[in-house]
Parts: sequence; structure tokens; C-alpha cells
Amino acid sequence: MAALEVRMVQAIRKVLVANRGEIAVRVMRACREMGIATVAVYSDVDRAALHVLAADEACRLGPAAASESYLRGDLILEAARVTGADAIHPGYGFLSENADFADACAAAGVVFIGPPGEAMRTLGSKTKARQAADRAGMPRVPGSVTGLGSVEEAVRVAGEIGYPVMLKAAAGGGGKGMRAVGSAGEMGSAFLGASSEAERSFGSGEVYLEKLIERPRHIEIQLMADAHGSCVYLGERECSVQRRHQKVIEEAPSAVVEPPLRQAMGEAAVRLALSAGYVNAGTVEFLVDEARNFYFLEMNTRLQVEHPVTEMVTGLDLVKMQIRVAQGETLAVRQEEIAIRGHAIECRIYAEDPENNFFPSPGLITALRQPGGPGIREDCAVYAGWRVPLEYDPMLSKLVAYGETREVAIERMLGALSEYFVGGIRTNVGLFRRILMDEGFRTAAIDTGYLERLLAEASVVEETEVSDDLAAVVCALFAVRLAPEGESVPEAVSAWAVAGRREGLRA
Ligand code: MV4
Repeated sequence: MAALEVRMVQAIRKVLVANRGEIAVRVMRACREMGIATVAVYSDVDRAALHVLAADEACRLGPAAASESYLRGDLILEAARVTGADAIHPGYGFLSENADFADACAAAGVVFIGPPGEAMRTLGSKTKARQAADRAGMPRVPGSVTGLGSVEEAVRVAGEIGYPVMLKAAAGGGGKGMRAVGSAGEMGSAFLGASSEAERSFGSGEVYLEKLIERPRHIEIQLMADAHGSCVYLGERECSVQRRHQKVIEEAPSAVVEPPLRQAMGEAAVRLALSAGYVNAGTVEFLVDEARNFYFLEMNTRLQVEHPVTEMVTGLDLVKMQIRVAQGETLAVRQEEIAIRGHAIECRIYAEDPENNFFPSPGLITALRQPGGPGIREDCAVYAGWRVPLEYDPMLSKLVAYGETREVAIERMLGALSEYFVGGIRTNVGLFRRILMDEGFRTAAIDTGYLERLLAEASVVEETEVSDDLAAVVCALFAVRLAPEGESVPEAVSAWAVAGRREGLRA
């Protein structure tokens, strides 16, 4: 047998993708390259969705509500049985971090392409994860590693670590049940507020305390572990550009992470994963303070939205690696073979209205022009004529730009954004231009408060500079033709619509 042994426990032949949108299409592309058949599942509003068209077979789950479709583990396992799928890829969101669903798959003899349920349970609890971090010798934010029994206990612990502190939900995530506390006098109401919000959101009111890290960066390490005790780290992603705990731009590598810091964070993340019996793709989140100390925050036990920037700078296909690991293969790359080359930036394009507090703006896409060219990748699952449903996350597309340097990646992204045109609905495309042109972003002077500070500044409304762009005119033509009779073309395209109408009259 060769030195690099590849054990295969069970070759996967057909994968059911228990998700929708761009991530479902992304997983199906990996399957196609591997000669694996695919099964889509869909809700009633997704009958004509791109992920359904991309699959070899498709099964209806139920009505649009996620609770009646994409969250119905029982129906999804039944679809796997009926179609003979031998594995399920959960994507992100929905059932991806549901330990009981992972266990139910195993019980049904279906491979769950993700970590074992038990590892998910350990890392899903913040307090248990902090204990695991201690066992793994991983630096974490100072504070408690068990739930707090009372306001008095919270005041005592806060006195030991020093104010300001942060109360967090043990079962939480995404900023819910979180309260900053500046002094002992504020603890009583903050404790009750955090605890009741945690109870409402997660069904558990357990809260714990951390020292507050000021102006932190959010940097995360990508991991991949096989079922034979090997785990590698695939560098970091900088995710500090976010608004209300929703990431907006991610990049790899981080401008502040030099090789020694990358190695220290990576090796700590690997120790945590191995000590928790982790298998498959995972991400360890850190806060990095102004002195570049790093602190463990939490572990995400799924493939993440922003995985493409890691793929671009490592040249690895994370979804294929997930599938190989899930069928029992050993990792085919060693740590010393993994190199970070160049720079990648991802913009999350949402159907939302920047002029109306980023309120979701689903609806019919009347025209769509997608960018291309060297170093541009788009992971997307919408098309002209598709109606973006209001029942799900309104992310339309992940636009990724790669370049030899961060500067080249930024310039390519700006070019791609200028080529991008979505007709019929509002999008946040214009926001990215503002960020990418901003001095603070360009010098990578970013932390988790960066975007909210930028948005608080008065913005000079930019003029659209595409009137001479033939492609935009062609798009406008389609927009005019697709607009129902008597209904005016949406204002956002009016400059183009005028030009398009002129062209249309000439034809
Ligand atoms: C913190 C913090 C400062 N100090 N913990 C927000 C979501 C949750 N997963 C962790 N969060 C934070 N925890 C300590 N001890 C600041 C944040 C935080 C944040 C973290 C990551 C990305 C964006 C953020 C935005 C605001 C606050």
C-alpha cells in the first residue's frame, strides 16, 4: 500500500443536498466532478429554483415555511430512502448544526456529511466549548466556564476579571442574549435581560461572563479533520466587516495575520478539534485585539458561507474534501503542503434596500447581468425571471475576487461590481463600492464596529456611471420588456431604462 493511505469505508454514490440556493448548487457541482449523483429537496416556492434544476432528481418537502420543509429532518430522511441516497449534505443553516439530525442520519444508515452529533453537542454549548478550549490549551477570553447561578455570582466573577464585561448566553450565538456591562450597578438588569432573551431565543436562560474585548477583529480558522485522527488548518478568514452580526465582506488571508500568528491560531484550533473528537469541515472563531492577542470565541460545526475565499487562496475544494472525509478517506494533504497564495475577497450580495435600513427586498428579478473575467468567481443561484422568495435568507449571490495581492483583489472586485446589474429588486451592490473605496478598508483598519461607523457617516450619493455601458443598455432593454404592462420600470434602473427605451425604439 502507498505511503499516503486512502481508506474508504463506504463509497458515496448519491448525495441528497438538504438545502437550497447557492450552497445547494455549490455542493452539487462538487458531486458532479466526483461522479456522484445528486438529489435536491424543495419547498413549494422553490419548484423552479436553480438547485432543483441542477440536481439529477428532486423531491418535494412541503410548504414554503422552513419549519414545514427544509427543517423537516423526517421528510428529508424519507426522501433519502425513496431515492436511494446514501449520504446527506446539510449545507449551512437549516439542519446543518442539528446534532439530533446527524444522529438520526447515522441511525438510518445514511452518511451525514459533517461532524458526529456528539462533537456538535460539545461545541454547540459555549460553556462546554470554553472548557474544551482549556483542555486543549487554547487561549480564550477570561471569564467563567460554567453558567452563572445568580446576579451576586455574576458580580463576584466580574469583580475578579475586571469591568467592562460581557454577559453571553451559553446556548447562544449571533449576538442574541448578549449584554455589555460597565459596572456592578448595571449587572442586575443586564443579567435579567440577557437571561430572558436567551430563554426566549434558545430555550435555555443560562448565561456566563467574559471580559469585554474592545474594538476586536473577528478572525476565524478553517479546519478539516478526517475520521482517523488527522486534522489540518487551512489558514484564516477576516470577517470583521459585518452589520448587526451579519457578515458583509470576508477575505483571506487577514491583513494582520503574519505566519507565526497563523500557525499559533491554526495549531490551537487543531488541538481543540482533536480533543472534541471532531471530524469533517469546521471553523474556529477568534476575537483578535489591538495588540494581536487572539481569544477563542466559538466553533462553527459546519461548512460556512464564506468558504470560497479559503478555496481561492489554498487551491483546495472544501466540499470535495468533506465528501472524501465522510466516506472514510484519510486527508490527502499534509499541513506542510498547505500554502496560502494571493488574496481573495467575498461580497455577500443581498436582496435588501440600503435606503430603507437594509430591509429585505425580495421579488421578481427582471434582468440579471453577472460579471466575469480573470480572478472572478460567483456562487449564486438566481436567474432573470426567478422570484426571490420572502421566506428565506435574501442572499442572492457571493461574489468573490482573487488577485496576487489584496490591492489587485480589491480592484478586480470593483470592476466586477461595476459589471453587476440586477433589475427588479433592490440590492446592496452599491454598498460594496463605498466600502472598497474607503480609506479605512483599503488600509485594513477594520474591526467589528467598522461598518456601523462607516454607515453612520453622511454618504454622498454616488452617481451611476454606466450610461455608456452597452451591456447595461441591453439589460435595461430586458427590464423594459419584462416589466408588466402599465407598470413603470423600477427607479433603480431608470437611468438605464431611459437609454434602453431609446435603443428599443430604434430597433
Ligand atoms: C465579544 C465581543 C467583545 N468581547 N466577546 C458577537 C457575536 C458573538 N458570537 C460574539 N460577539 C462578540 N463577543 C467579548 N468578550 C464582541 C463581539 C462582537 C462581535 C464578534 C464577532 C463579530 C462581530 C461582532 C460584532 C459585535 C460584537
